[in-house]
Amino acid sequence: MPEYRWGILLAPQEENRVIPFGEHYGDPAWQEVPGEHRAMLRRLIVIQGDTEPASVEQQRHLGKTAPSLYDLRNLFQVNVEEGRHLWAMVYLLQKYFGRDGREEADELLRRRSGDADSPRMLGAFNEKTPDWLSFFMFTYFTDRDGKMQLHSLAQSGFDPLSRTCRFMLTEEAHHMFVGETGISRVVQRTCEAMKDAGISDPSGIAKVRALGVIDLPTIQKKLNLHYSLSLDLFGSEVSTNAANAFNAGVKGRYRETQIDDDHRLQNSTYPVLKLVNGEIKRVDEPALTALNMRLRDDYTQDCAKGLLRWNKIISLAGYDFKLALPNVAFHREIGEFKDVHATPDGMLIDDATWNKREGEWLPSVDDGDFISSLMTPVTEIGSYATWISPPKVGIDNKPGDFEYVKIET
Ligand code: BYC
Ligand code: FE
Ligand code: FE
Repeated sequence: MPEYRWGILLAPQEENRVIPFGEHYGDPAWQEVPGEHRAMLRRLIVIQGDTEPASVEQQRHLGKTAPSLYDLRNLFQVNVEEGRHLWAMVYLLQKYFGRDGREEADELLRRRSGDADSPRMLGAFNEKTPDWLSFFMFTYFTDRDGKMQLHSLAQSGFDPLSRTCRFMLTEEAHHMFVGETGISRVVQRTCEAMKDAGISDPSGIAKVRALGVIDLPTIQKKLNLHYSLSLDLFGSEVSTNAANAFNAGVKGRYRETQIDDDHRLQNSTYPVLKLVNGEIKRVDEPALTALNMRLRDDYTQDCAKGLLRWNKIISLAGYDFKLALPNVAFHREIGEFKDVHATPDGMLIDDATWNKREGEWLPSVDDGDFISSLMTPVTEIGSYATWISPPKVGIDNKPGDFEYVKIET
C-alpha cells in the first residue's frame, strides 16, 4: 500500500475546547498530562494500544486463505491501520509520559496475542481468528467495541488523546464496513446456493454444507461467540474504575457532548442488568458506576443495524430464519453473569445442561473443521470463493476485474 500515510495523524485541534464532563466540567482541555490523573490515563492508553497489534497478530495468517484479491486488499488495509493505531498510542506514551511511558511502550511490543506467558491484556484479543467468517465477525463486533471505546476516549479532557481517537474513528468505520458487508456476502451466497438447489429448510445443515457454503445455523453460532466475547470488553456492569475515569475527565460517554444532562452524574441513576435471586433483572444503580453498562447498551443498539440487513437478505430469499443477538447473560467471562450459564435466549441453566448443549450455540470443533475446509485461497483476478458473493461495488468503485493485490510468484 504505497499510498498509505504512516506517522501520527491527529484530528485538527478544536480551538478553546473544554472538558465536557466530570469534576473538571467546563475547564479548558489539558494539553499536557495532569499529574493527578497520570496513572489512570496511562493505563487506559496502554489498554487501548494493546488491542491494536493484538488484532493484527490474530489475523496475520488470513492472507494465506483470502477468498479473493478484493478481500485480501481489505485485510491488508485493516491490518496496516491497526498497526498505525498502535503507533499513535505509543506516540502518546513516548511524548507525554516520560520514562515509564517508554517502558510501557516496550511492553506493548513484548506481549503477544494468545501467548501463555505474556498475553494481550483483554480476553477477546487472545482468542483465535481461525477463518474468514471469524474475521468478518471480529471486524463487525470487536472493532465496534473499538468504536465505542474510542468515542468515549475522544471526549477525554486530555486533548492529545481526544484528537488521536477522533482520527482513528474515521478508519474504524471502514473496518466495521468490511465486517458488515463480509457477513452480508456470506449470507447472500448461502441463500442463493440453497435456492438454486431447491433446499427449503435452512437448518438441514448437511445438505447445505454439501453445496460448499456455510449454513445459517453455523453463522449464528459464530455470531454468538464473537458478540459475547465483545461484550466482555466493556468490563463489569458496575465499575468504580469507570466512575473514577469519568469524574477525572479522562473517559466520557458515547456522544457525551450531545447528551442533555449535567455531565457530572453525581445524583442520577442508570438501570443495570443484574442477577437477583437467580433471575436477570434491571436494577437502578448510581449512574457513575454504571457507565460501562451504559456504553455496552449503546453498543448493543449499534450492533442491531447489521442484523436487520442480514435478515433482510434471508427473508428476501424466501427463508424463514432470523439471525439474532444472544442474551447478555450468554457465555460471559466478565461481569454479573460470569459465574452462571445461560442459553442464547437468556434462560439460566445448570453446568450439566450447558456442557451437554454448548455445541448447539457455539462453534464446535466439527463446525470449525468444516469452515476450514472451505478456506482455500482464490487469487485469480475477479474470482471469489464458493462460499462468498462478490461485493456490490469495488473499492473506490474499481471494476470487477481490478487487480487489488499483485502477487509475485
Ligand atoms: N479482559 O472495573 P472493571 C479496539 C479488568 S477495542 C481482561 O470491570 P473497567 C480494537 C480490568 O482491566 C477497544 N480483563 O472494568 C478492536 C480491571 O483490571 P485491574 C479497546 C478485563 O476498568 C478491534 C478489572 O478487570 N479499548 O480498539 O471499567 C481491533 C476490573 O475492571 C476485561 C479500551 O478498552 C477483559 N475483557 O473497564 C483492534 C479502552 N475487562 O485494573 C482494536 C480502554 C475488565 O483491576 N480501556 N478487565 O487490574 C477501558 O476503558 C477499560 O479498561 C475497560 C475495562 C473498558 C477495558
Ligand atoms: Fe484500531
Ligand atoms: Fe479497527
